[in-house]
Amino acid sequence: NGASSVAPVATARELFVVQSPNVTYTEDAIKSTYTYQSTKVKKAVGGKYVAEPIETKYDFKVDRQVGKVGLMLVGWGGNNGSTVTAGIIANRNGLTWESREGKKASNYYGSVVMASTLKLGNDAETGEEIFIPFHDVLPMVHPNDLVIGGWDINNMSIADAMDRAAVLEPDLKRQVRPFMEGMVPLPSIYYPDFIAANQEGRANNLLTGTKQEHLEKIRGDIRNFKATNGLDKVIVLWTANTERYAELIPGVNDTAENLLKSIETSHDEVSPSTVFAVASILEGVPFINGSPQNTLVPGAIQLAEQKNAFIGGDDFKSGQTKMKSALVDFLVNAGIKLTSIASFNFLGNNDGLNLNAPQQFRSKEISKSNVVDDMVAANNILYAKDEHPDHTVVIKYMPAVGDHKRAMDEYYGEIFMGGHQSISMTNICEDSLLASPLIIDLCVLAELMTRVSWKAHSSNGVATKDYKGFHSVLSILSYMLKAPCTPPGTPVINSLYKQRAAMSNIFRACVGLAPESDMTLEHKLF
Ligand code: NAI
Ligand code: DG6
Repeated sequence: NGASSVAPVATARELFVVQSPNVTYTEDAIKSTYTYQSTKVKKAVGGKYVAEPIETKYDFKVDRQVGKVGLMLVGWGGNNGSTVTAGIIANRNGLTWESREGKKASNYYGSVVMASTLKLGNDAETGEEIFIPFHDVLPMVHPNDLVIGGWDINNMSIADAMDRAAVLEPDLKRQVRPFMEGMVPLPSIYYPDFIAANQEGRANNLLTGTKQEHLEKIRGDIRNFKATNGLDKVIVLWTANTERYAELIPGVNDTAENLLKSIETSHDEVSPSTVFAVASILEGVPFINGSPQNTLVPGAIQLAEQKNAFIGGDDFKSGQTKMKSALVDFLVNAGIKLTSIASFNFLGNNDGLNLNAPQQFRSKEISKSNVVDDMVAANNILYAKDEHPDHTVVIKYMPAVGDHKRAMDEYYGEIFMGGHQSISMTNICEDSLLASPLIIDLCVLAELMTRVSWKAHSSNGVATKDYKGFHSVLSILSYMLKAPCTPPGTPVINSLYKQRAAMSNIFRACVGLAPESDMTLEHKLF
């Protein structure tokens, strides 16, 4: 089993064309030539900076044929897995349902791709701003067309898992249940040492054998899912329990070769999530890690580079951390010296139960804590080298509140002339209803990136003759992720504003449009 009912495949619509000598449309592709402007800075004698504008010309190509796409979730029977499945089925069928507040209708709120817009430009006659759905900037798969499947260590059908999650309204659950009763997760990999001991009772749908056999079985599952459903592409996404960190050991998981050898010998420090990542890489399908642990060990990253496969991670950025990556950007860029952040979380779902264990909590603490580092380091007026605000993250399991997570934050900082400012906020909502749209965005954008390629014109950039894909580590997905994984040796950007601008401006470049600079000179110079 492990597959959903087959969805109809719609052809991606295109809402606009670009009229420019730098852009051509063929039946199969959109091609653009784009001049990337950046600034090179050198320090001259005497300590003065010399800034030099640099231009690099790139060709971008986006394949227009989206094809039929499958999404395989690891942890399909969890709160996120069952909620995103029900949400897609509800949208696909245009469902409405009764709630105590009246009639509700399916939507994709919370998805950047499906529910946000970007500015295309200004109306030629009136000068008014013209916005288009983010989904229409390039040809993208529609989430309604995704075929969903996956694995879970628990054998419950996804319909029953949806009841267990206690997230959705009864009238909605009643309507989606018939579509979900036949969805049963494939057996999965369980190494008890990696998730909390309190999860043991769920583990009744397990693969037996060695780690090498697990790798081969998961690879076979991906191939089978693709063939059975007539798919052109599959995306694998980990939304299973948070694991403990795997120890990084030279000779074990430091290189691609060593990691493959460690799987062959069933080494203890290879986690289930890393086996899924390696299986996906070897099958050439994108793998995204939605949890905080270090699934993408150096050997896995190297393997992805060698195989030109795409990977992304780590940890969905849904509520508290999303606010943090917006608010800290605002405070530090407003010249306010943030001196402490205290973040408390209370939640009563299975994620909260698992995070009650110290090693699993530690993985989450790391991903929730690193999110301000680059913004603080960028302001050497407020912060001395290596100076950081105090930052505490607390997570407590509170069964009664279920999926309605309480996130409470206090931001404390110094303002003008020795004054202080405290900002307190509380964020209460169903955690899985924030995470599910992120799963959709990660899947849609990862698929898109499999169809985008580039080559450089000049030797200013890396001059290339043939088109090639972006780097294997898809840092373009950072907006949706708490601890963005970036190509080795490249900076991590946590500012939410910058992460969104990077996504939309790269997509604009692919159709030969300038970045959205927000200078609006047309409204200032006349
Ligand atoms: P959950 O506990 O409801 O679901 C996890 C599922 O994974 C369970 O059904 C469990 O049986 C299964 N599982 C555990 N190990 C597995 C394995 N090796 N193979 C296959 N299945 C396995 O958790 P939930 O709320 O769905 O969250 C999932 C993950 O997403 C957690 O790591 C959580 O920390 C992370 N996350 C959740 C966010 C949210 O807002 N809900 C936001 C950010 C991250
Ligand atoms: C407690 O914080 C549980 C976690 O799984 C979070 O709910 C999840 O990571 C979302 O965190 P955030 O900071 O993005 O709201």
